[in-house]
Amino acid sequence: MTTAIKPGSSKAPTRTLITVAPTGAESEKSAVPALPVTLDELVTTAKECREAGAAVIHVHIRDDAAQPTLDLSRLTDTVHTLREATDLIVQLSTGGAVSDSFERRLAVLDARPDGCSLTCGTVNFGDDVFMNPWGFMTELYAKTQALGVVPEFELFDFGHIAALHRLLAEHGEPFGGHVHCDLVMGVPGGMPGDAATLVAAVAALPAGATWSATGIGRTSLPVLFAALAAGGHLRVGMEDTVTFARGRAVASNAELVERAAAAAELPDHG
Ligand code: KMH
Ligand code: ZN
Repeated sequence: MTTAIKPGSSKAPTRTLITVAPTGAESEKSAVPALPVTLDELVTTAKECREAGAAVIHVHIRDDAAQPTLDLSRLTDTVHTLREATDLIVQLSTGGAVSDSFERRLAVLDARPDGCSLTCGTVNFGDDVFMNPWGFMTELYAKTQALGVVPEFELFDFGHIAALHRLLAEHGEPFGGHVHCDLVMGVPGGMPGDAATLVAAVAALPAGATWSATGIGRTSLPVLFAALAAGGHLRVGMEDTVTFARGRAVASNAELVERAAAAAELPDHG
């Protein structure tokens, strides 16, 4: 993959694509005050993360009560505002929260983002279930193809990789012609976030696919280093971890991006 850092960046280009997932749907603002939940907070975060080396932003939004929402006009406004404020690639979550309906998750694409997440199967998600049955996956995939939205295939478990192979075989290539995946590791109920699992998952991906990886919670750093060692890209952010180091909360998404960018650049100094 060519550099994802666009011309004009104040950061030196690296070959590692960094996606920031700043908010998610799971953490409460009251418990995590640094979580960006308003549009202003999201834009500030996006600018800081861009400066720190991110190229893609994976977006979940919140309502006025800081609760997860898939409100279409808010999503559309968010896409436009992020595009005006930064040159980040804007990827909307179609996963939403575990309580969101398939109908609302499909409608996310009507906000016309650059890209979207597309999870390739159902997975236990802590005490909940994140539902992605085959019929929903295929309907969402067809809509990305029809509207010209680039899907990122989110893979929480090995069965999801098998479903991705089937999706591509039966429904053709994604918009843009290139398969890009994100291994989401360490979710309670999904694949573990460790190096051996990452290597096995990467080996099972479709030929020619590019991939990033993210580790949830305390698997964040093991997955980050394993991904770099295996030649992959990175996703970081407060959607996935709210702890920077033992006993120290994340102060901002930008510090997670800064750490990821610094780690990604280390091989150039070797
Ligand atoms: N919030 C999770 C239930 C995605 O963004 O597509 C689903 C999720 C995946 O975060
Ligand atoms: Zn997400």
